[in-house]
Amino acid sequence: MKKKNYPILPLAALAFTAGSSHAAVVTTGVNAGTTQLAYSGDVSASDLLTGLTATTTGWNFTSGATPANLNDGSGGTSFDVVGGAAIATIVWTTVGATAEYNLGPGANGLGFDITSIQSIADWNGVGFGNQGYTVEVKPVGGSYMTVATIDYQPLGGAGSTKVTVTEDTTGVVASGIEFIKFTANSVNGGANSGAFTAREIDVFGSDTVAVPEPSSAVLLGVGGLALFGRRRRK
Ligand SMILES: [Ca+2]
Ligand SMILES: [Ca+2]
Repeated sequence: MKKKNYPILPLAALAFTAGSSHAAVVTTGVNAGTTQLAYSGDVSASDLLTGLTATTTGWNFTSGATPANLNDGSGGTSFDVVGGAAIATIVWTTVGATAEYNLGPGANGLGFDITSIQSIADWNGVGFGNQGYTVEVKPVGGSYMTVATIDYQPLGGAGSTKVTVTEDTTGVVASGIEFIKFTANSVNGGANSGAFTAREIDVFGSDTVAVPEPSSAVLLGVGGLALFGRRRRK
């Protein structure tokens, strides 16, 4: 009779371990052959970056390209336009170019839970539609940390790519976030030693909500284990 509670506490401890050890940020890429603007319909005009103005460094502004097109809610137009006017609807990276967005403190002063990030790139040739960039986030009152490094390069010529960053356990890529920063990396077939042409980066999420301190649950578990240990020794 004195052993009837034995299995319960070890099972609870296992649950804690599993929940914390398997969480992972997942990067998924898709491409659409040679079709420009294949993912234009997926661009969001209501994500967390909508209406924000980025702090930027290093972008290529030739022919009207601008990093403001990263979050203008539009996929832009095809390059099959006389005179190449479509360049003004794209974002033209340089290797090392940065765009930093201040999301603000959110409705609860706790920042934002980021649930997914989506980036779309394309061009009519030479692999400019490949994608390579790093995502960093800064929590309210915290420091920048890298959450994902994108290296999706399926194209050897014209085409479109879409990359999605998610999290496979909690569904939250990062919590309590106030700033998010993107840094362009080099891609194969890119212009000027590795630049590519992006159409949009969407960041999805919601205001971070305060939750009961997990430490109280952990303390309960530790106390229970201590009690279990003492009982076992008797
Ligand atoms: Ca855009
Ligand atoms: Ca957008």
